[in-house]
Amino acid sequence: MTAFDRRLFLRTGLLAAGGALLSACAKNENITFVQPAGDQVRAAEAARTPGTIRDFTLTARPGHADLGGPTVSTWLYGDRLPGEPIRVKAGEVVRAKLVNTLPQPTTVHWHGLALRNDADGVPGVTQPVIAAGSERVYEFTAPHPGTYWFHPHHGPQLDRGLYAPLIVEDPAEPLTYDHEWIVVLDDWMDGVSGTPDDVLAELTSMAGMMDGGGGHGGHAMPTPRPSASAKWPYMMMNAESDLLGGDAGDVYYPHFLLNGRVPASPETFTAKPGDKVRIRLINAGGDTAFRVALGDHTMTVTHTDGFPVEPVETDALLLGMGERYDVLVTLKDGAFPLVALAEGKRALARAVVRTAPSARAPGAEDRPAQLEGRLVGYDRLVPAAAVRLAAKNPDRTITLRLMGSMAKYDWTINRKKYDPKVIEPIRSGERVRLSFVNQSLMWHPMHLHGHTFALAGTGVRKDTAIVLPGMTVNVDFDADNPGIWMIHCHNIYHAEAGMMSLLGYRV
Ligand SMILES: [Cu+2]
Repeated sequence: MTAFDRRLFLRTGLLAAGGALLSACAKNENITFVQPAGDQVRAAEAARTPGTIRDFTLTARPGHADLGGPTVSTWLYGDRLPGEPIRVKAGEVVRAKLVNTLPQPTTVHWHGLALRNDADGVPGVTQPVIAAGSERVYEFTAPHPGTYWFHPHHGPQLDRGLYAPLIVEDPAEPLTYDHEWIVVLDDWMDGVSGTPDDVLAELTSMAGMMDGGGGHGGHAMPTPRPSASAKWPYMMMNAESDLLGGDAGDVYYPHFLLNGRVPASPETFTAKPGDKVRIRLINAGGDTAFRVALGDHTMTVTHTDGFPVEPVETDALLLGMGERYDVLVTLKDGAFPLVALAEGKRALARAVVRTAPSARAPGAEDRPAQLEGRLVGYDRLVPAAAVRLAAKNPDRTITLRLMGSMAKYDWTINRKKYDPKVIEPIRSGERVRLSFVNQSLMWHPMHLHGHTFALAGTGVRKDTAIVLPGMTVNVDFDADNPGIWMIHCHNIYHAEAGMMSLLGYRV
């Protein structure tokens, strides 16, 4: 070994022993990143040629929501659940004033949009928090048509009633349909058994206090239920799903909602037999995947996460938190259950689709056979030609190992809890590959802000992708939206425990 080799050996050995944080900090010290309100961000926004400005006011406020029986005390946008949809045309500018009358600070994140970085709503990164009693105006061009939604990016606030659809219409809409229905799915505990802050406190206090062994798996109890221990009232036990590769969720929810309604008093959508309907499905849940089907019907999938796919028929769809699907359905004659099964949690949310006034209403527990039928997953989707990324080898690959366990509630990326000062550098113009390597025993719906990536292999465009336990999902995107962007698990409790990280464009 030469002196040089020995020095190299010692240095690399030290680096390995010294931990990743040190090297990450060192890496960041010498790098200048595009600032969220910087020149490059303004130039990227100007290049979107902002169109007509549409004004909206969102008042985040404590209030009551009638879930169709139970009335709960919660936090809402305005006075309804879900919040009033924002609807604009592609190319128009959303100018939304957020008035914060909550007792906590808040922000708004516009999920899925390739928007200007300083409107992205990540506190301490793209903006300061909006303090209780103050307000802020978000102004950004909505560049791509599709089904999006918005929610706070502060603590576990999205697991309250603070969520609403954001629909960007296509001025040259290629689909034809008679009706458009928005279906927002949610798991609900706020104001029933406590608040999301209570849930997060319980889960994150579990570190080292559980009986080990990875938490849920291996217990012999037959039915998902809250923890038997009064000490852990919010924890979910035995939520198992083959579709999700095992453990389906951490949190026990007393209700599952479709458009803010419990199954006992569902929303009814009405139409005529033979009508064609576009249904925009949004999973706004905190810790629940939903399997969706419409009784006696097949659905034609046309979009996922706002972006078009080659139309494909399916009986059922699985939506992780943050995911969206658009489907077209030609309605039969009768009354049909539109059911969203809380995957692995053996409870459901539902609506009724009625085309015959006198048809017998489906029962509250009706589970259409389609739930167990064909389920189109990512491997069966093909991107529409217009949104396919050009073939290109990645210029850079960033590996994100998804780690942690239910027992310790120590969810991280690359074993590092979220630190807003640690930013992974990329360069404008690069084709970037994110390699999500799930080294945990639980599934994670991974979301990238400000970009719509392409799943490697199929090229399907998405902004949120389920990564099953033990599996690797590679996604590629073109670095064409400068700023500092978050990547995180859309399980809000995993994210808050630490499963978030940042990418930054170098100047
Ligand atoms: Cu997760």
